[in-house]
Amino acid sequence: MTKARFEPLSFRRLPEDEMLRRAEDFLQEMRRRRTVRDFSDEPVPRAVIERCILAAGTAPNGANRQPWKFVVVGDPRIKAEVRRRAEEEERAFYREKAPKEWLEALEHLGTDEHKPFLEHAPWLIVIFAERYQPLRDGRKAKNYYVNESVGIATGMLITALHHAGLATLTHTPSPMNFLNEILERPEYERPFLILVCGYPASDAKVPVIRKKSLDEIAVFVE
Ligand code: IYR
Repeated sequence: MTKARFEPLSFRRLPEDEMLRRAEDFLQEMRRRRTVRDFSDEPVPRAVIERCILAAGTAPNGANRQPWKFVVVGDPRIKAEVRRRAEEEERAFYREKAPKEWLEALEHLGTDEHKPFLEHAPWLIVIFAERYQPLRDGRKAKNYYVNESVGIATGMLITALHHAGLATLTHTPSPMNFLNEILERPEYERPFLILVCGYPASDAKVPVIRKKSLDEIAVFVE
């Protein structure tokens, strides 16, 4: 048993008017975030990605096990291999596996089996969820709330990258186990999603979509 240790919280209390201004500014900044599918091949400094991953690593998570691994791929040969394998899975999805209802739900986004962004974008951040932690004596330490934890960290990563001036795309070819093979990750790391990251192409277009209003997404019980 390890005894709990405590330290003073470093918390900045803000005046109400400043809180509201910051919340509003942040909303406007977040409204500019869009999922991008046309990327420029312009390089993005690794240092920016590193800071954003560290920000994601501050996410709240089960028992502070931090059950995530961010595998950042910049090597063009590995990116090409990821594209090849992902397009194989996506071809099967779009042509055979996907139920009609799912394809109809995707129609307005204009997605298909072609994933050139997996090669064009400078970085693919492949996020893995650690099912458990292997101990030195061969036993396995259980992780808790793995999906919730990795989902929160991923959201924070997307936010950090957007805030730093980059565009992202969440890509989830299914199944994704080929990523363990290509990236030589152990079996206890489960691919969670691929975050494609870079600058948008200068002529990038995004689908016309609407975000739900506050009334549609929130209920206040006061
Ligand atoms: N993984 C596929 C299909 C896809 C599924 C959902 I749900 C999306 O919001 C978008 C795409 C693809 O990447 O094309």
